[in-house]
Amino acid sequence: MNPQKDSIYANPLGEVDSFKFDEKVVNVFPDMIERSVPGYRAIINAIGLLAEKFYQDNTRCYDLGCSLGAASLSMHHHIARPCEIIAVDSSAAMLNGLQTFLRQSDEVFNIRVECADIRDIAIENASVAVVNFTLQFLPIADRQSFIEKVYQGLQPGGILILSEKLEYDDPRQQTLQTDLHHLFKQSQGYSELEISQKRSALENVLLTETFDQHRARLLNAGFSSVEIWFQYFNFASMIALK
Ligand code: GEK
Repeated sequence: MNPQKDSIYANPLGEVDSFKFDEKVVNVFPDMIERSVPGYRAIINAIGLLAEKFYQDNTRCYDLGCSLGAASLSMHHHIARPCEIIAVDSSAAMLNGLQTFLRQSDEVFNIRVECADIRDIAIENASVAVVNFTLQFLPIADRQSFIEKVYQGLQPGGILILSEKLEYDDPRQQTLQTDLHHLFKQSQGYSELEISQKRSALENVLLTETFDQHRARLLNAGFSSVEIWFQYFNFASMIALK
């Protein structure tokens, strides 16, 4: 797969369909996510560092909603000893992209790829769980039971790294952060049309919550400590400790 420049929303579309992680998106995904999610690269690098610190021998790392496996690859490169990384995504197109990359690489990866809905899989014997910009795509009603399953699947001392686009209770802050993200996308070369058509495509697909809502859910599930370790405008990454 040759990563291409994202121009999916560059031309006027009469009707903007709901966003889907299909083949068209897969081909441009690395470019799309880097130019759309402020701090994405820094978060991916830090996931590797956190995995290195929290990985316990003979346990597993889970990358839930792995897309093309950027977080799995970062964990693989930082945990410089045998480990089992399970990369899960429900998009067959994404996983084809990841599998093609793994097959074509000269390196041997201990990444097991699973095409499944993260709500349906078993999570067992984990020391590191990564949910990097994926929870936001689950219906809100399904989030508590999913987070509880992650908590139950973690070993004592385990970590969940949860990254999300955030929403704000204060309308002024909500407007400001939305505008700042808009400016970020402009600075990355996206046009007004691209930004607005993408926003329409994500409506009712990407459902944001406040940090307080995430924190309350994580504590409710049993995590003993929840903090934001990184934030760039309305994109944040949290660590939840078991
Ligand atoms: C990264 N973590 O590069 N079950 C499994 N996968 C799902 C589900 C579900 N129910 N819903 C959505 N997905 C990655 C980036 S992208 C974020 C994650 C973004 C998958 C979906 O197919 C897509 O691959 C991923 O979650 C979200 O670190 O595009 O904004």
